[in-house]
Amino acid sequence: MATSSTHVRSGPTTHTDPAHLTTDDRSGLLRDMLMMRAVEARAMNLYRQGKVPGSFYDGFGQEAVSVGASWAMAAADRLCALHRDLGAHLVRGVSPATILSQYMGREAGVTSGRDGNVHFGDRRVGCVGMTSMLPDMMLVATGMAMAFKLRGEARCALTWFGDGSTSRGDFHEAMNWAGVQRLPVIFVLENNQYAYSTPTNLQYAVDPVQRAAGYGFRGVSIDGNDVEAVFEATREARERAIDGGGPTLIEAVTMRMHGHGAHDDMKYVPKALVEEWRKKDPIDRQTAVVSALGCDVEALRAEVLAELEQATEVALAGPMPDPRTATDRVFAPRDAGEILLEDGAAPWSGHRQ
Ligand SMILES: Cc1ncc(C[n+]2csc(CCOP(=O)(O)OP(=O)(O)O)c2C)c(N)n1
Repeated sequence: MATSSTHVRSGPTTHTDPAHLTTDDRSGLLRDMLMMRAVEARAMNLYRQGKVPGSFYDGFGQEAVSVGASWAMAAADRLCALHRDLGAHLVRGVSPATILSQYMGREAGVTSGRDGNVHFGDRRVGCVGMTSMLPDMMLVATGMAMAFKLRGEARCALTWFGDGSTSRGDFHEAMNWAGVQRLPVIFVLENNQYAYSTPTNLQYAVDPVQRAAGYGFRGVSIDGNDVEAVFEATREARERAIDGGGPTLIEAVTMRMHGHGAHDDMKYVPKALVEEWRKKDPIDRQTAVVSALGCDVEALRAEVLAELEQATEVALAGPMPDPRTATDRVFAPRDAGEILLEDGAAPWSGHRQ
């Protein structure tokens, strides 16, 4: 398979307005990406030791997409993260120990061992747990945005989805309704070149970002390995959404650097393509940015690794769920009333001010 047949583009260079990000924000973006990579690398080791049931799915090389977009969202906004978007959970305030517990099916995980390792969302931080049918979360995000509009609330919903999702009917239904109603929703297409083993040239004949125009709203294609570009595109999209300007489709162009899951050796991906993208690693790039600003990246890395070690110890020491409670908390109790989503963390200094 020739590299050129996969529609690989690195995306246009986006010039971030530095006025929106302080130096602390910029190193915070790097910290969250470092933590995402560290947690997923540790989880992969735990999977190989037989401690993570099922398979394991990671977002190695795609950290900028979930971290950059989440940073631009306010605490009252709602996020629907998918299987490569661990960064969203971290930015919203879910601890690495809770996430490792989730992966290992422990009681202290977000679903207390009730669901597969990446199908989770902590509603206490405004994250909606993903359903496995792709891309149904586009419809969920659109529905939440509809509620915000009907209630007159200045809030926004965001969901990520992959290039494979663009071939599904739900993609079109969500985009159509969001366009017709001019809803405050952001669709982040994480274009990582492959849907399992299907390359993008077998997925669509038209660049999917162009489809936004077909539904009457703005679509932009950005470099998905530039965390500040992802932040800036999302910040702009959110501002427009809150101002009543309707949805935005952001295509973040990136590359899936690992197999679809831990069980997949991705022999179907040309090695040269992976090597080409390794040079565009989002963490290396943000490391260069914050080092030039005088930040001590080695200290940051050490801090992240120390937190990860502690989190691993806590997660490994935690109990498995009691089998007698297996059917508890699977369905909401009838008398629970309205199940409210609470607000998450919004670390960007623009929201703190
Ligand atoms: C409707 C549906 N079909 C198939 C699957 C199984 N499946 C899970 S992830 C995946 C690949 C999706 O590719 P893409 O949307 O490009 O996201 P990526 O995994 O590359 O991030 C598939 C086929 C599913 N979850 N839902």
